[in-house]
Amino acid sequence: MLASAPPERAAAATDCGLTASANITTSNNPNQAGAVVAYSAPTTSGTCGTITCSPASGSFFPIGTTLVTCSASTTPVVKASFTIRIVDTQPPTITVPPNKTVSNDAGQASAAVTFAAPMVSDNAPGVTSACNHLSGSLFPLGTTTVTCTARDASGNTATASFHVIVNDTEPPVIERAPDVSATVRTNATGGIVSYTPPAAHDNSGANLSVACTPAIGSTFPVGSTTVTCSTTDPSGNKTTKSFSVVVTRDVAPQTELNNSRIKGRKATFRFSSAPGSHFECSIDKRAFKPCTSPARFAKLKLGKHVFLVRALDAADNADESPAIKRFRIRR
Ligand SMILES: [Ca+2]
Ligand SMILES: [Ca+2]
Repeated sequence: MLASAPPERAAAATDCGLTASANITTSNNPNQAGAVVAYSAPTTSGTCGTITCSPASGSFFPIGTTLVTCSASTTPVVKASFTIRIVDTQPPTITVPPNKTVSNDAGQASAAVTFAAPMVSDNAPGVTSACNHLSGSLFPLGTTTVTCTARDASGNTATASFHVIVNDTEPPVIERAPDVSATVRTNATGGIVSYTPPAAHDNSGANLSVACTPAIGSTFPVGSTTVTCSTTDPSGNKTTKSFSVVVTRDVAPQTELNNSRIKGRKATFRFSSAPGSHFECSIDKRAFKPCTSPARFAKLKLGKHVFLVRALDAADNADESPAIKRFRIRR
């Protein structure tokens, strides 16, 4: 009797067991878009023959995640994998243009200013930059800080700033100042003249005051006087403008005594002058008092009398040579 052969047990193709390294996360090498990473060989059990891993330990791994696969030289092949993740932790660099100083655009409280784009670099491609003001945009008078930010593909940022300085170099404008002709009452030094000071405006938009010399309400001599007005904008730009004040002595009205009538102890006087005049009368050297034509006097004493009448204009300029009438009341 033949002993039956023991059943052949299928030999296992391999008893190799591989346990790969744990996943690895690390930063980039300085100024590199990745890192050289050495990792441990997989641990083995059984017979695994030669083990090769790809990419090999000590390779350069790019930023991001790379799958490393280790294979035993068995049939069938036994494999084990893990990942190596390189994180870009290096921020980009940014260099902004130097501070820029310009004058305002004509008539404006601002200037359109262009500037070079910032220079950026990074250990990895994909860096972008942006500034909080655009080149070519309007910048107001004064100092504006432009801040630019570089951002790499991994979100690391760097910022740098520079100043745009817009100076107001435009002097203010004083509006046309018309000459003034004034006919006024005058004394020994002249007459008082008021005028409207000219308005001023400036590209800065500031409210400007205008100072004039001689000032409004000064006493101006008869003849022509130059009034000089000036104003200064907040940046110290000054403008002056002149006009003339011509003072003419106001001529008092002339008094006409048209008619005198003496009857008994009564006297009646009719007088006239330029339209708009009014009158003052004086009898027998007493003080002048307001009167109208006809002016009547009664109960005059016997003897000599003198009547004076003077016209005054609306400004109370009195005729310096009153009309006079000498008369006598007879018995
Ligand atoms: Ca970077
Ligand atoms: Ca100005």
